[in-house]
Amino acid sequence: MKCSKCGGTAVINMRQHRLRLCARHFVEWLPNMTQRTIETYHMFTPGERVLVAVSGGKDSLALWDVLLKLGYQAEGLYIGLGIDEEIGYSAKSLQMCRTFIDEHRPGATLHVVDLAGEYGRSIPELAHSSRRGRGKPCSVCGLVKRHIMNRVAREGGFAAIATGHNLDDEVAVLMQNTLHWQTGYLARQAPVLEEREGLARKVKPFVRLYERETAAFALLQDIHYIYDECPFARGSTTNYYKELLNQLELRSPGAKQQFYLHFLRARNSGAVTFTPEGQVDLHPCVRCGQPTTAGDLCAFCRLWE
Ligand code: Q46
Ligand code: ZN
Ligand code: ZN
Repeated sequence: MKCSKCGGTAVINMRQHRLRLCARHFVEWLPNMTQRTIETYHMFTPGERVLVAVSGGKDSLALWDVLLKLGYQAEGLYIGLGIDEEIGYSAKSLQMCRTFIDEHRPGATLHVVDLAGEYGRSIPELAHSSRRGRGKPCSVCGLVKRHIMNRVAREGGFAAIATGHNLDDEVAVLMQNTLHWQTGYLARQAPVLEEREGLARKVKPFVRLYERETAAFALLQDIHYIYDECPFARGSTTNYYKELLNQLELRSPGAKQQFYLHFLRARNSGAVTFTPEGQVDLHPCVRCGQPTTAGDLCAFCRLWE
């Protein structure tokens, strides 16, 4: 297999782009692709500060690396969720973020928020104690992460929060939302969620990249990351949809990319319209000041009641 650019030995074949690249051309191509995505969707500019949510996994560390390489003012945010589950998941993942800085980006700024240290309870404890979390740590965890990311972004004056979601993640969510005709979610699923009333802008610069591409990039750049998945992700429906979509991709290369891009095109051109949840009344939570649609207290503050 030969590199489409130089004829050298290709290390990756991206059939959806009809492109095979050698290691040197691939590690050049991926940041360029990311840059194009940032510009196409008007994610942020070099003059703006970006907060990258890092988990110690390949996508978020590769994203932080690429944004710094591209010259963006990117700082990391690690949220210590206190998930141990006999594999020391959270401790290991923080260690990976620190190792990344030491090995690749000395001088990079990492903000660390330890949930149990700052708020008194870890995710497993919260999942146990709150009504919302019974048997569903991910539901509590998603809420907690959104709240803390937003808080740190607002307090630190960041223009946007960047997450490492790749195309596989987005397509799995799209499939899930489509199968259930979750029109409210379909109306909002996008590479950029604009800032509104106390909620920071959210962007996904890796949204055009397949997971195998971010993994190959991390490997070729010698980025060490945590291989273990969060123990609570095992057997999740998202993983199941990813497997199904990979089978589809094998039979029909480019299927994942087409599904996602055609969805965005159809919706953004108005060819199909989904009704958003309606005009929701957002008002500040009396305790933390973050916007909420509920009563006086936002869902995050209610968790600790
Ligand atoms: S970290 Fe949190 Fe994920 Fe673990 S508990 Fe679920 S949501 S699976 S991305
Ligand atoms: Zn080449
Ligand atoms: Zn609140």
